[in-house]
Formats: sequence, C-alpha cells, structure tokens
Amino acid sequence: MNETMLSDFALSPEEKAVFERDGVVGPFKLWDADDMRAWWRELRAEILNPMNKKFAAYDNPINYDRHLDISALSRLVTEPAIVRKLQGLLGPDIFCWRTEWFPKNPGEPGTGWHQVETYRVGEIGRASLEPTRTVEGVPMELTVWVALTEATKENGCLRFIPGSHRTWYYNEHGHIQHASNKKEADPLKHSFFGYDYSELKLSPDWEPEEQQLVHFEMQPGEFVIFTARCVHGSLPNTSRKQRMGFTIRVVPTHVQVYTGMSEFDEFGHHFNLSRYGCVLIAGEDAYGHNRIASHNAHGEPFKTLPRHYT
Ligand SMILES: O=C(O)CCC(=O)C(=O)O
Ligand SMILES: [Fe+2]
Repeated sequence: MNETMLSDFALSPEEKAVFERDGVVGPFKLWDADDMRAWWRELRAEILNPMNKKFAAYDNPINYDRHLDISALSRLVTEPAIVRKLQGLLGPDIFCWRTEWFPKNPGEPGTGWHQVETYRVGEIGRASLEPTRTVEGVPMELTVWVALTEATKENGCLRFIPGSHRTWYYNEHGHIQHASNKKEADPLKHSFFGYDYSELKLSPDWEPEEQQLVHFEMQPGEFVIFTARCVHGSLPNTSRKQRMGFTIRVVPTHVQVYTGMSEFDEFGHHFNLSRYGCVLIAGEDAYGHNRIASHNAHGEPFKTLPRHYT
C-alpha cells in the first residue's frame, strides 16, 4: 500500500477535533456490511470449534486476546484503515494490548454505564495499564469497537456521554464486589459484567441517564474509536438477533501493560500470561517495557504499520 492510499485512512482535522471534544469519534466504515457478515459467519465457526481453543492464550471461557491465535483477528487488529486513524490520536507507536468480544444476546440487559482508564484487574484493583509518560492532549488508551453484526437501538447499540472523558464521574480505583459474592444482587443493577458500577459513582446525585447521550447505531463492518474515560455503556437487546462487537484495545508504547504480573484473576477466571504479548500494530517500541508477540500462535507474523503521526 502506498503513502497516498494510506493517507486516505487518516483522520481529518475535523474528526480529531470531534474526538477531543467528545472522547468518541465515528462510526467509520472498515468493510461493506455484506463482507463483514460473510467474514463473521466464518469466524464464528472458527471460534465455536473446540479444537481451536487449544491455541488460545488462556485456558478459560473468557475470550480475551483471540487475535493471538485466530488468524483473521490477527489481521483485523493490524488493518491499516483502523491503525492509521489511531496514529492520529495516539502518535506513531502503538500496541494492541487486548481484544475482547462483546456479545449481546436477545433478552440481555444493556452494559451498565462505566468509565475506566487503567483497567483495574479483578477485585484486587491492580492497574493493567501504567503510563510511563504523560503527553498533553494524548490519551493513554483507546478502544476500537468493531460491529461484527449490526448494532441498533433494538439490539443493544453503544451509547456515550460526549465530553465526559474530561471529568471523573466514577472512582475507578474503588472496590466493588461481583454479584456472585453478594447475598442478594439485583441483576439489572449488576449490568456491568456482574458488577454494579454505579457503586463507584463519585457523586451519588449524578445520574448518567439525565446527561446528554449519543447512541451509535452501526452497520456490520463499521467501527468507533473512543477513550474508555468517556462514560459509556449499551442498550438492552430487545430484538431477536444477537449483537456482536469486537474491541481492539490499544496504548502508546510508553504504557506498561500488566506490570510485574505473570497471571491474574478476573471475573472469576484465571489468566496465565505465559503466552501473552502486546502486538506492535504501529511504529516502533523505543521503551522495551512490554513483552511483544511478533507472531500469532500459528507462527504468522503480525503486520506493523510504519511510523506516522497523522
Ligand atoms: O459492547 C458493550 O456493550 C460494551 C462495550 C464496552 O464497554 C467497551 O468496549 O469497553
Ligand atoms: Fe467499556
């Protein structure tokens, strides 16, 4: 791909301004809806095939980091149409530190409002991400949420409170208990993966529902970019179709990931990091803070987009 084609993927100054103002920008089109539908059909079969699970980094049902073993996902996280946009917001050198699935099945409640930055692990509350520099105006983490199916108000699209990334409304360092550890837990209140995230609200009077909200309805093949500091969640799925999102979580290379950890527990599951590595999706790593996965579990190299600021 030559430089002219790559620059087509860059964010415009207007899009950058939207991100700075809102903490979220998009949706952008990665692929045509039909192409994504076909891709997702194939990928789904691969994920459901138990034979493939042995290549996964973790021996647990939480599907973190399947880009480390499923070739189609290894390619997705390095898509220039995504990575070039990220360079415009994070700078030239970027790691993908995690990927996650976000299924929402018919009848499931929406994801509760939340706001995070350092991704505290489990209930012990150690930060997954530790920046080693602060760069004015540059976030220390971003998420790309890719719509593998359509995401509508009926089946649980994402929603955001634009501009909320500039103020902390939640104490991400606070301690909350998973519903499974409580005597009684209202499932509707524990809609942040079994946690009642509203317990972390800094001001009990602040109600996200009363703020100005934006819903992101998306076609299959579209994506949004946001900082998880922007208060976000999703609607319930009141439709008969599954909604599926795939997130690519990224950091500038100065951020230390899972500092000093060789394993952790989260959501009731154990993660052994012996097969874990960050993927350098753009530029160079001048810091050497993190272990890098240069190949996926099948020995296929990850592509790295060259250094570029826009
Ligand atoms: O997909 C959802 O419902 C929530 C997604 C989310 O919270 C995230 O990507 O950080
Ligand atoms: Fe989130």
